[in-house]
Amino acid sequence: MKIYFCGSIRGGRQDVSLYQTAVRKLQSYGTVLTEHVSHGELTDRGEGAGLQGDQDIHRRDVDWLRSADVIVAEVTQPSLGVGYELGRAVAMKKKIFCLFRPSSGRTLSAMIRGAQDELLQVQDYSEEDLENVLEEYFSQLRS
Ligand code: 6K6
Repeated sequence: MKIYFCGSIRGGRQDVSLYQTAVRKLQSYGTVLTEHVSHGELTDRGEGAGLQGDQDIHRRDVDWLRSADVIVAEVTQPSLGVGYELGRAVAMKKKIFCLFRPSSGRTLSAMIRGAQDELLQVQDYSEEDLENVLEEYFSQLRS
């Protein structure tokens, strides 16, 4: 199974340790195409991202989105890129699982929470439940 994980980069790297936990768990279900999103050395300015230009990043990420079986997005830290990826993934009729932490004090965009349907699911969770909510989603996906 090919999994596309979305998490904030230029939107802010505050949740990178959670992205690491998510990616590690997701790797037990298949290939995570976007493992780099969880890399601690990747800053919100692109340090650690290598020399790739924005056009190349966009082209490669949209190709990966197209090839993905499922999209998992941590949406607590607002990110234009993640919102864009989700919009493209909805248009591609992909299965999408969005993870949001209410304990952040934020309110999730209506354009994400309101997009829920049979393909897009939004899961409110707390940090210690991250692996369990992924386990539940993927076991239901496989059944
Ligand atoms: C430049 C500056 C910071 O990072 C870079 C280069 N890196 C990127 N490499 C791969 N994917 C990226 C990069 N920047 C954004 N993305 C994609 O958009 C990822 O798949 C993330 O899910 C999402 C993050 O968007 P922003 O708007 O928070 O950066």
